Amino acid sequence: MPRNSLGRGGFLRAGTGLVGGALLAGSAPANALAEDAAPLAIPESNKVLGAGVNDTPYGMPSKYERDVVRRTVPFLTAEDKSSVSFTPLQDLDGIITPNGLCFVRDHGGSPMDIDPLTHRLVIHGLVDTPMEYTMNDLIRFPTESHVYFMECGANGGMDYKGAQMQGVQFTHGMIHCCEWTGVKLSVLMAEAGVKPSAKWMLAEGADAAAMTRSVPIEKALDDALIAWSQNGERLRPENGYPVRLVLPGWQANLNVKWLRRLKFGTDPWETREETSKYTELLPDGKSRQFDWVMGTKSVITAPCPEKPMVGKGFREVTGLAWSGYGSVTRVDVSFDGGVNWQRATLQEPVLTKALTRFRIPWQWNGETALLQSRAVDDKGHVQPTHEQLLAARGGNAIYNKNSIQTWRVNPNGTVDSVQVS
Ligand SMILES: Nc1nc2c(c(=O)[nH]1)N[C@H]1C(S)=C(S)[C@@H](COP(=O)(O)O)O[C@H]1N2
Ligand SMILES: [Mo]
Repeated sequence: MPRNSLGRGGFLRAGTGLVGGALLAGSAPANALAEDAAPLAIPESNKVLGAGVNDTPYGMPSKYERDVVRRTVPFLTAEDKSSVSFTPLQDLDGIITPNGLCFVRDHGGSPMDIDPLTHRLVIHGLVDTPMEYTMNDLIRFPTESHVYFMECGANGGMDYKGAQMQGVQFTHGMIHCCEWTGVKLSVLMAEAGVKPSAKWMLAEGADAAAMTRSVPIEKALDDALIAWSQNGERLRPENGYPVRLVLPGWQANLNVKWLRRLKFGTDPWETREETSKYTELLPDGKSRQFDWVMGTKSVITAPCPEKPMVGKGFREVTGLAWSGYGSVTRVDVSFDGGVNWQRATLQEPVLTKALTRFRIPWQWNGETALLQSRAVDDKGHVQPTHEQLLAARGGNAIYNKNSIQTWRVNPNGTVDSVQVS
């Protein structure tokens, strides 16, 4: 048995088994430490003083992480003021998306200069007392913090008709998961005295798009949050500073940023244009309107096209699962395109309407493999295959693509996005 082996247990030794595989007696792991090894020499960082604590009043990632950034797809939109950037899911661990890496979707650019001292949130329409809140008013209310995912309804839409995007950043990166802090909307609604006749709420943003969305009163009263913090600090300008609407588990487009107005009424009348835009025609001639809840979904984030295999043997397969209906109860992983399935381990915490991290060990034999993950939630929803989704939605669909993703691992270790039924 080699002494000082960093690869204790043989995890990193090509071809040996982690699960059920025995170490061959006397064979040193590839990364066993030699007596005269370079890592034993004193490194430069031991010899000189480092940076001062005040050099970076606001900390930044290591320069070696400079490629871990939001990215865009140039052909998607002609104008970056009305476009989307994608979260680098392939580079993230755990379930929280760092604020600087949260995808951004704007219809009229991100206003970068909304002064929290002059910004107002107005609540009016069918209420007893119309209200006008400053940010200082809002933060005096009892607050709550919750970890929720937020996914654009168009996430994955580019791949509806076939595997087009070669990377998990682009197939699944219109999603982030943050700890949001704010006041429950129901608290503000009680204060304004929303009338029983009110059935809908119009939410409007202070951006150039003046984006408005209609929200049914039930959701507003349920778990909607008026949030000013994201992962412990105030919202980033591009994610809605100083305040946004958070509708847990629902299409991100309803989560109005730079929120300035909530109007209560009897109909979603003011937003007819919006409702027709987000309506899809189904194969049976009916249409899907008001399709707000993001479906049960998962994806393997490593390996993936951006994170290829580095040789045969052990590789932990990991990914993310989520459901707009509640919490993820189970994720199964297939290595043969959905013929056989194995149950993955869910990493705590497993939270409602949040990303859930899953893991499963894998011994790769170096042959072509088709990796898939399939999520199940606590309401019994099972993530559909792509064939099932197409049968239900037809070929015109763009939104809410939650079908199973397939990564093909090639013998040379590269990984491609492919579609198998
Ligand atoms: N005011 C306003 N709110 C908005 C938008 C917008 O353009 N303006 N875009 C919506 C869409 S389509 C999405 S997907 C989410 C994206 O939120 P994020 O930029 O914080 O990721 O914001 C939603 N809220
Ligand atoms: Mo969106």
